[in-house]
Amino acid sequence: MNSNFSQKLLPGMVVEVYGSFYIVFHRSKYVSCALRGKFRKLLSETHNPIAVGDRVKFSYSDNKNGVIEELMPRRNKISRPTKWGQIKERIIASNVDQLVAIVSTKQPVLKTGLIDRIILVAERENLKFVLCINKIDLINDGEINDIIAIYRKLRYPIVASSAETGAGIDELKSILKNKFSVFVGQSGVGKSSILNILQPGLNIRVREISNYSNKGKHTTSSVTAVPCDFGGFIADTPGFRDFGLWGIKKEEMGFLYREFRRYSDKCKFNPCSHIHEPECAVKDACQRGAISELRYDNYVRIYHSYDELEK
Ligand SMILES: Nc1nc2c(ncn2[C@@H]2O[C@H](COP(=O)(O)OP(=O)(O)OP(=O)(O)O)[C@@H](O)[C@H]2O)c(=O)[nH]1
Ligand SMILES: [Mg+2]
Ligand SMILES: [Zn+2]
Repeated sequence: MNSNFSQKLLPGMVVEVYGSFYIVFHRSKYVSCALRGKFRKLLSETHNPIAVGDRVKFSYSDNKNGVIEELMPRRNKISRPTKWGQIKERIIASNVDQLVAIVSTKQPVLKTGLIDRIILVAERENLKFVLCINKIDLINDGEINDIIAIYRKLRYPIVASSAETGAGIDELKSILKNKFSVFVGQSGVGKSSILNILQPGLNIRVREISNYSNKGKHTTSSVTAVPCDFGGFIADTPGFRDFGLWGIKKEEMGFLYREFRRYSDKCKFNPCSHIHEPECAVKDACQRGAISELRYDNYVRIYHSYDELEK
């Protein structure tokens, strides 16, 4: 044992996982750490026992490398199954303050179903949810006003942005300041492009424009949290084709739709799925226009997607 490197335990935050190594951020320095063997027993349940955002205690083994010795309790985590139907959990990030769903107006086309899936995860984990609609340079003014109105009514913060023109970027910055935010969304919507503008100098690889049609190919391949000069951390993630609802039961969904809550105890049946039951206050509210039809339709679609899984 080199006497310069005492066994002193130091606190840090995991900002990247690559293979079996973990990059820990400690006092503005990056330390590449291995894991103590005791964490290996967690591998049977989770794909990665330590995730980006985890608070750990580590010790230096030389002046750049270290060993993670302890994992602090997690405030929350966002996960997804490694594949549909598989039981091993993949933790995307932990100790998250807010989940930022990034969608694009076009290329790829805006899918509100994905927004609603991400909201379910945010509500379930008690995370703030932020919607960022990017690539507004590709549409005419007002074209997405209907969608903005739906989510604004639910009191979720919304930013309309363009990594091309810089529109909305300052507004986004003020929402992200001093928080740990995780960017999620389909591949190609501009997550990395936005992060490159928010924190100049990162030079995160973004897709060549000409490669837009190259679907299924993700430009970002791992989750990385970057410290921002304006305060806080942002995690860039690879685009997920389906944002898995790890751990959310379909019976829970109705409680996680915040606009259902004030109606659901007036339903005739309890529990009520708000789909096929008669005298359902949620369905009535939707028919009256008090609940957005689009949100409700997505609810039904997501609910039935569980049946697909169970088949
Ligand atoms: N017109 C326009 N193009 C944009 C905008 N933001 C990003 N792009 C382009 O969209 C493409 C995809 O951007 P990325 O930042 O790589 O997307 P991503 O979400 O990080 O994708 P993955 O890493 O695959 O998940 C690139 O060619 C960007 O130049 C925007 O606001 N407007
Ligand atoms: Mg990317
Ligand atoms: Zn009901």
